[in-house]
Amino acid sequence: MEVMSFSEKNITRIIVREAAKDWEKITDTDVVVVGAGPAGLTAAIYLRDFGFDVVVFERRLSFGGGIGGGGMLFHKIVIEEEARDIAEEFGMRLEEIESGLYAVDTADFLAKLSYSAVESGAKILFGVTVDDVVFRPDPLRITGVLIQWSAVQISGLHVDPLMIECRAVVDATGHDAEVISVASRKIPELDIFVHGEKSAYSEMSERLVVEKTGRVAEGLYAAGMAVSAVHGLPRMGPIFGGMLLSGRKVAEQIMYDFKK
Ligand code: 48F
Repeated sequence: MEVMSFSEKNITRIIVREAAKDWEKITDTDVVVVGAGPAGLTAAIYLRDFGFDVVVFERRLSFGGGIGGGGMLFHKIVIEEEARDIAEEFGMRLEEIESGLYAVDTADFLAKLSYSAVESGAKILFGVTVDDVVFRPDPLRITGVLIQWSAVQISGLHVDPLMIECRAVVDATGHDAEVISVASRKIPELDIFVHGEKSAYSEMSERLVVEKTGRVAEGLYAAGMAVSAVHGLPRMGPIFGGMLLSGRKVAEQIMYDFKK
């Protein structure tokens, strides 16, 4: 048997060199998706299908956002008929319980969606928080994001972030619509008002969250629960079809905008 020979420095060099290669490419990409929850991952998959280079920045060290918690930690999620094709395309195991309502295990949903996102070729980076946007006037538009290691942010150390350029930013950060909120606060001329979500009305919210998904400013898009926050829509709880449909719709909108 051949004896392997390497030292610790080889491990370090591989990590630093290979990561640096990726980071150099990432500085200028087609689409930045913020958040690796259900909406962000779905958006990334369809954007890749349409041929865009995609980077997903996720604050935590794991995929999935609100998926893993299911409903109050019960390990099931509900999907409605309208999103069945997307869930099946990703290989999820759905069980029809009532007409048009399907149950899926959180682990199945999470694993299949994450696998599909990785396989799509989207670059997914954990432990990175987007804390601001880059803009240009005339015409007023968003042209990138500012990023920081989540660990640095949590530490409270004063460290300047790095900047990434892109053609479109998708805010898929969930209930707080963090990216759009910061843009609306710091660039008032964008004229974006973040309403904050309303109390629950699941059926209406599942429909409206998809209907309102799309561009909020030139170069800036909302998907998933961020849409509810921006437009003041009701919450829907642990039914996830709207998140998948919203992710697909934002990708279609970007595709449409960039073909013009
Ligand atoms: O919260 P999250 O799952 O948002 P979503 O994709 O789906 C919402 C559902 O999970 C559920 C629901 C649907 O029925 O009500 O809540 O709209 O995923 C958002 C992800 O974004 C990350 C966060 O850690 C989470 O994984 N995130 C949030 N802010 C930032 C961020 C940020 N500034 N930078 C990077 N990642």
